[in-house]
Amino acid sequence: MGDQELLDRLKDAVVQGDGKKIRKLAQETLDAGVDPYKALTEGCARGIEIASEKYCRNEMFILEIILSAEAMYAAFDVLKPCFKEKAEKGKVVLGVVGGDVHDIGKNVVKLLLEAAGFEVIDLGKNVPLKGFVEKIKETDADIVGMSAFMTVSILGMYEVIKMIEGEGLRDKVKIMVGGAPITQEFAGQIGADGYAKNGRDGVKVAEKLMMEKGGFTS
Ligand code: B12
Repeated sequence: MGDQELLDRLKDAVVQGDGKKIRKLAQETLDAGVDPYKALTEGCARGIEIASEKYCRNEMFILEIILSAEAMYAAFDVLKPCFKEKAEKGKVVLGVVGGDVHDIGKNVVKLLLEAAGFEVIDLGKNVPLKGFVEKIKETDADIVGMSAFMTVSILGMYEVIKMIEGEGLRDKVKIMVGGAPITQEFAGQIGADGYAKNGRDGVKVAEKLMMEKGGFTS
């Protein structure tokens, strides 16, 4: 079976929320020599994006998306040990802003950042806004990544940025934002340094921000 066929099977298993089959499929994909990062991005992450798009077209129920996410996490378990990158590209504090419990997208971003060699301090979901600032101080983070999926919660990102400025940390930490309702324009308006529409681009943005900080080259 070719690489593309294996990746498609992984992607379809995520869309179908087939948690039973997916571990075996993920292992078969690795055994066939497919690049594990491709399995993550073009198999698993693509699968959950398709599930989300289907929900928007009323072709899937919410419970089915939850099953898709569970299947994706099961595949992550199998793929994760393949990423031996040292966490030396930079330190990222990542979380879903307060009032918002949508953490599937954030979890994808986390894994892709880790696979690319970033250390990720995961604050989880529904994070109190000051929690971001406290963690930045405590860990001396290079980047803070905020995720939001509801229009009511996206303003929390702006409040966090104001708090970062108020604490005199703005020159020390780069800020990136993402989530379904976020746009490049909104990111610019609130004063974030970077935005990405998906986890793959999120890694590129994080690398670019580290270069701007002078902390990562290549
Ligand atoms: C799954 C889901 C849920 C699940 C969440 C489970 C979980 N653990 O996450 C549950 C059932 C709990 C839920 C609850 C609710 N939900 Co809901 N939910 C969704 C749904 C269908 C999918 C979201 C998702 O996870 N997609 C999968 C990921 C992978 O999507 P993605 O965008 O491709 O992710 C990428 C990017 O966003 C980016 N990214 C994400 N974060 C970050 C961060 C950084 C730094 C970067 C760089 C990039 C980045 O990278 C990701 C990976 O590639 C969306 C619809 C939609 N299409 O978005 C509604 C949706 C977000 N929900 C909605 C609503 C209203 C609710 C509820 C209020 C419903 C209710 N009445 O109770 C509650 C809110 C609870 C709360 N307080 O948060 C609305 C929000 C409307 C709005 N604009 O405000 C949506 C849009 C549905 C709709 N059309 O009405 N929901």
